Parts: sequence; C-alpha cells; structure tokens
Amino acid sequence: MANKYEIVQKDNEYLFLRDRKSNSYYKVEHEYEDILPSVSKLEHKPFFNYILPDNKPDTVIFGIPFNKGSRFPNSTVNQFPNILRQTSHKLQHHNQYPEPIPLKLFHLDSGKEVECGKLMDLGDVSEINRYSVHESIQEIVSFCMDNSYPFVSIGGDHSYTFDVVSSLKDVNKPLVIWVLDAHNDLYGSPDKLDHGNVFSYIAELSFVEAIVQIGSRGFRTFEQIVSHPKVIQISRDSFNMKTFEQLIKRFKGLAHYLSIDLDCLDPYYFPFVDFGVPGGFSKSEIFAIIQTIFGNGFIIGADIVEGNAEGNVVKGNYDIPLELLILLLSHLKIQKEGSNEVGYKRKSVKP
Ligand SMILES: [Mn+2]
Repeated sequence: MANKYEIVQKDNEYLFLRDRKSNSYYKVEHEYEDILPSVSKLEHKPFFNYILPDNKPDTVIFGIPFNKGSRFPNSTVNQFPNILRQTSHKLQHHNQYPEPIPLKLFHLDSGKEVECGKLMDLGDVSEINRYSVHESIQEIVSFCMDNSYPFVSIGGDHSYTFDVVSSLKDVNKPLVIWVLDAHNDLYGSPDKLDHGNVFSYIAELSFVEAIVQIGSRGFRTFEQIVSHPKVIQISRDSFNMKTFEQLIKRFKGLAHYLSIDLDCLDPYYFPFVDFGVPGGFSKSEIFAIIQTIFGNGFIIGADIVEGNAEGNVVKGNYDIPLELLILLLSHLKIQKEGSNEVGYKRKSVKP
C-alpha cells in the first residue's frame, strides 16, 4: 500500500500522521522556515489545508499581507491572504504520507474535474521593514525560479507586484505583464511607489518588454492620464476577444506574468475592494481572458491583489476570488504537464 498515513489536524490544529491501519496518531511539525527564512510561521492552516510532505510542489502559493502601498486610509487588504485561506477551507483536502495526493476538485457548474496539483503554501512574507519585505519577496521568487515552480502570490495592495516582478530579472526571455485592473496604476509621485503608480515603476525595469492593461474604466482628470511606450491600455469598453487574441500572438515565445487586481471585476461580482468602479467585467469574461492568456504563452507566476476584509467568508463573498485561484492553479498544472516548449530558464548566474 502506497499510503500508510493520512495527514490530519486535531487537538487545536496540531498536525498528526494517522496510521490508517492501526488508527494511531503521530504528532508532526510542519513549516517552511527551514527552507526560506523570509516567510513567517504559518499561523493558520495552509490553503485547502493541503500539507505537502515531500517539498516537490506543482505550484507554490504565498501571501503578501501588507497595505503600506495603499492610498486608502486604514485599508484592510493586508488581511486578504488569510481570508482567502479561510475561504479555501470550505474545500479541505486530507493529504497522505509518504505519497502526497494532488488536489483535485469537482466543479458542479460544468460537471468537470479540476486538477490543481500539489500545492506548497509557504505562508506569508514576514515584515521587519519595507526593505526587508522586498528582500523576502525576492528570496521567495528566486526559490521558485531556481526550482522551476510556478507561483501565485496573494496580496496585499498592488504595490507589492513591483517586488515580485522585479525579482524576475534573471528570466532568460523578455517579460510581458498582463494586468486585469479597473485602473492603470501609472499616476502618482515618482518618489514614492504605491498601488496607484506601481506600473510606472515596473515599466522602468529593463527586462520588461510590455505591460498590457485590460479593464480600465470611469472618468479621470487629464493629469491622471499617463501613457508609457511599454504600456498597452485596453479599456473595459474597447476590449474585444478577437483583437485581444491577435495582440497575444505578438508576444508569443516570451515569458509572461499575470497580475489580477480584483477591482477588474464588476462590483456586482466582487465589491470588496477599496476603489471599486462600476461597469467591470463579469466573472465569466475574466475567466475567458485568463484562459486565453494561458492558451498563448508560458506563465511564470501570477498574483491576486487588492481584496479587502469587508466581506464575509461564510456568506460566499470571497468565493469568486477563490475560483480565480483555482483557475490559476489548474492552468499552471496543465501548463506544466502539457507544455513541450520549455517555458523559461533562469539565466545562468556567473559565480
Ligand atoms: Mn491596481
């Protein structure tokens, strides 16, 4: 029998291996601090309660639980990683030892099985100061790149996407950033990085070939309208799938990163953001756009940002962001299995 033990959580959340045959329990410790000092001890159960025993994940997930880059006073976006974890605990996975069982879910709507693979939830980036956050994110992203693990980071405000993307400098191909967002995030003080100007900082990174922003809408003053030669802006109203597919083909063969600001969704689907704008995309439109991006390029990693804590987990308020995460995990898994093109390599680093 391959799996002698089941990994279960009991007695105030301590982890136990349950010997299935004798129904006896062995207490175990589980954290990733030994691999990566930059993550804080996981205070809550990992995503889907998925405990990975062999450190060989299909996808790495980590949280960036900060709001220092938000222009919204007392923003609660720092709580979002754990809110999304709690939401995922509606779909608890009891893993086994020594051979882990990949996370597989059943989607009632479509009647389909969804394979999410083996997950490594590293926990959240720890914070000493803003500089240490940058270093920690760099360490985590480098860990993922060195091992060719795709990753999903859960924010946090949008400014931390800069720390993630700037850590991708050693990818051996130019990078294209796909952004779903109600705003263009290009306007603000050039001296202070925040969630409203993060893409003006990212555009200055030499290895970033292009930034494609999809979903901007609403009114701005003229001084708020900023353009940049690397940034392609597709407003919500001008978006159409045919032109989009042609645009994607232009960047075929490059490395890709996907950044999802939850305000890209219409507030009807997800109102729990600090700067909501009516007239956004529906859930199925966003899903179709993400599927199209995955169908045309190799995605190194992705983020989901800007969700705040004003909703209620039990009432299903965060089920759509969770579906988004599941969609990303399943596509990253499919990409890993099906890809005959090698997505990217880390440039060999000279000693
Ligand atoms: Mn944004």
